[in-house]
Amino acid sequence: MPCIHPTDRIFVAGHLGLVGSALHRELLSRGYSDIVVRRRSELDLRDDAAVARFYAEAQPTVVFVAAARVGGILANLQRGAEFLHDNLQLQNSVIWGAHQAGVRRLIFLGSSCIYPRDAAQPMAETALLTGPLEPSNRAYALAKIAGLELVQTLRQQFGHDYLSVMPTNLYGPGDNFDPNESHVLPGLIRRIVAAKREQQSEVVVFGSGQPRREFLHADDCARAIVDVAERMDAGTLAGSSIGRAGFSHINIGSGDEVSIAEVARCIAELVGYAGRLRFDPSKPDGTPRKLLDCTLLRGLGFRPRIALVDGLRQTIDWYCQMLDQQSALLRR
Ligand code: GFB
Repeated sequence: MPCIHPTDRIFVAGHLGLVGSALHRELLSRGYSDIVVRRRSELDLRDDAAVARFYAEAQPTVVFVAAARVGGILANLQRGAEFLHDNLQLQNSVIWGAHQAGVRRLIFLGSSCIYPRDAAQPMAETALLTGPLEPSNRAYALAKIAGLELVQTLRQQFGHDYLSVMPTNLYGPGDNFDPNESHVLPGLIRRIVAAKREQQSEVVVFGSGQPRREFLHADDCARAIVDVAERMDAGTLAGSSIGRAGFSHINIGSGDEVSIAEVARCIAELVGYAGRLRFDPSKPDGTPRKLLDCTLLRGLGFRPRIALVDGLRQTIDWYCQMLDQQSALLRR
């Protein structure tokens, strides 16, 4: 029996975010037509009473929790309190609310920063809670770990078919390009495109350029999440090596690992920017390396389709078109 049925009513929490929007598109493209979404202005997911009312009215049978307060390394460092508080509130409302409303199947999205800073690479699901976290995103990581534990204990205590997935660093069109909030790829694309257009002689890259990151396109991530949701129920997971070790989450990565210096050079090349890249060691490097072990996911047959260079080209094109449209509007 499939884990999601064509007749299921699916709630995608966070359908306007980078991964939530990709997930929404992926579900529609696979023929799921009964999909419920709510904008932030319609439903504050941190408000447990409002979420409970929503569940009672909309009666979803499957929930994807893709909503979260997220941001790059600087945003995490500057606003740890909000990252901890808002994510805990949101997770508690949406996951506990689903349990109380009798939602049959739930998939919660975490992040690869839940693993210890110095975990052995690639990081298997079993590396969770084996060492200290990276300080720059400890607040966010602890919130996500609490969400994972809530999903796991609901599964153990009540037998719910609830699982968590741990995506690596994601990117793609529709990402957040805000200079204070963004992750590395949109941050660098924004500054390198501006430097090219304004003929600046150099672009600052945060940190030493030495940290390594694994990047996955949001569309590939959405495919992986739906593959997991369709094919892996709590029972199958429990029978896997990860499940037997007492874990209920699955890594989602690409294996596409590069240093920040390499990816900055790649973006400069794609943009056609010939100026200097200046590394600024006064900015934090964060975790030295974050490569996921995706043996379990690969066992489901998942392979990423979008190579990093192609995904970057597509994201840069999307961003430049958006800039051009904005300036055309301003000229009117
Ligand atoms: O993407 P990023 O902010 O997230 O930074 P993390 C990755 C690396 O890129 C760090 C460097 O070493 C940054 O110093 N970097 C270079 C830049 N230039 C830039 C830039 O212009 N902007 C940004 N943002 N970084 C986040 C966590 O960690 O990863 C979150 O803080 C979340 O909690 C997310 O888990 C996936 O990979 O370091």
